[in-house]
Amino acid sequence: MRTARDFRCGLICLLLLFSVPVSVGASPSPPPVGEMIAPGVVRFFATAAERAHARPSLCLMSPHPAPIGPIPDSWPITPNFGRVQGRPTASVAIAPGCDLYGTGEVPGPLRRNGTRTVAWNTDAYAWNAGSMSLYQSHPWVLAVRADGTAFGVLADTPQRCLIDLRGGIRFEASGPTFPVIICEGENPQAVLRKLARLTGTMPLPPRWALGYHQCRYSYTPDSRVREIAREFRKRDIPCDVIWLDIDYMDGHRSFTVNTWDFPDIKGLLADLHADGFRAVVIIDPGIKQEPGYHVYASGQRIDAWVRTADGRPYVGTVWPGACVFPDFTRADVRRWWGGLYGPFLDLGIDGIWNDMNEPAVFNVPGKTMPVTNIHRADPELGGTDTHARYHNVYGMLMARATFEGCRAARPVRRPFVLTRANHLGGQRWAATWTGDNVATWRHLDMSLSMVMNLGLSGQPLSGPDIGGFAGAGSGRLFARWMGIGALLPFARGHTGKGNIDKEPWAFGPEVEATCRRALQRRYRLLPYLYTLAREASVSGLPMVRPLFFADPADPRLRDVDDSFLLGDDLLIVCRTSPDSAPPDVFPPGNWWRVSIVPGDLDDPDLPAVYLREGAALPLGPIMEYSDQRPLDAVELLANLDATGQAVGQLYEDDGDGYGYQSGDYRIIQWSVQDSPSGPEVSSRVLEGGRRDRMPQATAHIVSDHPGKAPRGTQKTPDGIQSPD
Ligand code: NBV
Repeated sequence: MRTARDFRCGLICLLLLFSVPVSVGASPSPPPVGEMIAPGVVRFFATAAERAHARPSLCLMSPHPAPIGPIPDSWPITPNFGRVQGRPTASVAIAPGCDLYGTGEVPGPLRRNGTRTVAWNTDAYAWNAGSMSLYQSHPWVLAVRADGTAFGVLADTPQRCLIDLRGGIRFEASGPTFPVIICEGENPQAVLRKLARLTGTMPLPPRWALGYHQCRYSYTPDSRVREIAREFRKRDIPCDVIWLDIDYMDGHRSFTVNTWDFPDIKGLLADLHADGFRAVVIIDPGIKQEPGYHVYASGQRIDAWVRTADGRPYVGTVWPGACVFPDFTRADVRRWWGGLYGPFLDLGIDGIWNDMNEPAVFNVPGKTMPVTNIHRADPELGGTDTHARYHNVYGMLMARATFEGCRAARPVRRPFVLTRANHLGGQRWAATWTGDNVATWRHLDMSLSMVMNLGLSGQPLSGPDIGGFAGAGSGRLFARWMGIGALLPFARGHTGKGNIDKEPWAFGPEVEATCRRALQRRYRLLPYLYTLAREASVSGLPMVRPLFFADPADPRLRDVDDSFLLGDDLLIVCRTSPDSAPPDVFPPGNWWRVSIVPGDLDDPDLPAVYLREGAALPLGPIMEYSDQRPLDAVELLANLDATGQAVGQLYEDDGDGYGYQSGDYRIIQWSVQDSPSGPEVSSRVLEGGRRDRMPQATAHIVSDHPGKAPRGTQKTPDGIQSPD
């Protein structure tokens, strides 16, 4: 909804349009030099000399993208390069009605106009709406014009970089000049597809990674882990994964196990597997400087560590005490690190969680290593240089080493890696979560816009610590958080050391019942979620999408924070404060409120789920874990369009492994048609050569007979009418 704030913003933008570049003290700049590097994608340099000496990109698929031709005459946007107090800047003016998004993992509102973000990976325990730097850096802005066309601006620099959106788009880097890449598209989706071609897509995760995950800092000893697993099954609450945080390690040394608390970790993990659980364990980058510790010793042999400016291994304090830090900018170090996973995964570990990889260091200014430290990077990354160049990609390169190590250790399984720090393009190796949030309503609210903006910055697989990492929070907050978190791409409950228990049953029977329904909903939706994950892995489109994806030219949809689209077909309407009414902004068309599991329509703590007109949603069975049963039957919820039809798709494969890459997958399309004798369902295979039996589909028409539902209103089964 437009407000006085927007009007003011529009006015400022108009003024800026005639007065770029914006910065006080900026010196006049020569015309930039540009080249087309993909259809609708142009890369600009401040000067021809800079283009000739361009350093390798650290976020693009190709470090030196090849030009495919000159800039077309009709090309609409040219950045202004300049300098402010010696720092290189690049700015792009925007017209009134142009809304800005992206910039990665950012707190606060979805719409970023008027904000400032500093791309600088930072350990931001208990971050808040005013935090300017969180754990990840995405120097990327998605701009949606008033007419719904869109463009994206990528500042191709790994250096600390201010993204100033107070008047147009302006980047200011603390380092050398940088190229700017502009993607032009007919809508935001087209721009994100272009971003994906430039920076890559996430690998298809194993299906179990889309189940529910239960974590805490820390479940220990082993009997507590068993107890948690037992409770899930006993209480009939779906869960796929139990996580082990740093206390499973021996003295916080990565790649070790504390045999006091976990005398038989292999046996423990085998028992978890027998009950349908997977196990993910944490690995931190700080390696205890201790002769005799196998990781330190083997790292020493290849001199793996980041160095100080005067050439000694840099030592900083983290959980284990005095630590050295692997220099992941070297391929030999990544190979060594990756190689550590083989024997470790053999314990029965299914996935890896990389934490503290900004890298976080205790008791030092800025909570990280000095920017003067030295990385002996490979030439393809730009060669030896200071931490100032490699800081923002440290976590991404660690995640890459982890992903590649897991892949090599178990070539027939898909790695699942979660990382705290990352950089634009890092979705190629790891999913993420939104770090150490706080158990407050404001944080619940911010988790939605953060997940959406991560999705608009190339990272489709993210979610918050459900229930809040720091602070207790109330049962009601927990119930709402589980309701919403269960519908986000990565769904993990987690909390900090010494905090109250935050398992789904920890707040009593009423909250537990809401959590059960929330998670049963997720498992009913798993076939749809997996289909969206596959789409994201191919096209780069996020799984969770802002409402304006449904109609990018509709100004009402541009700053809706509390509702989101799950794929194209579901609209999730959330209440992120205790007594607020749900938002009443709906995309055009006849969205129909649907029930996913019994009782969910009557549970005020669960977000409302609406189905798009013309969509047929495939629902699977409620299960205890994602591969408890093969998907041999789906129920299609159909919201017929005006012609009496609804269509839905499903992606299917083995759920793990790489058979899908040689054709062992299938995309089924179902059409549901109303007929006097009931719904008629027809199916066809759109893609793939999978041979096993197709799931049987039965359809359930949720809407009135076509044409009966009045256009422009939202009818819900509970009789609520929401204005269009
Ligand atoms: O490993 C402990 C925690 C972890 O639980 C959390 O999710 C991370 O964000 N970790 C940070 C280190 C200490 C946090 C106080």
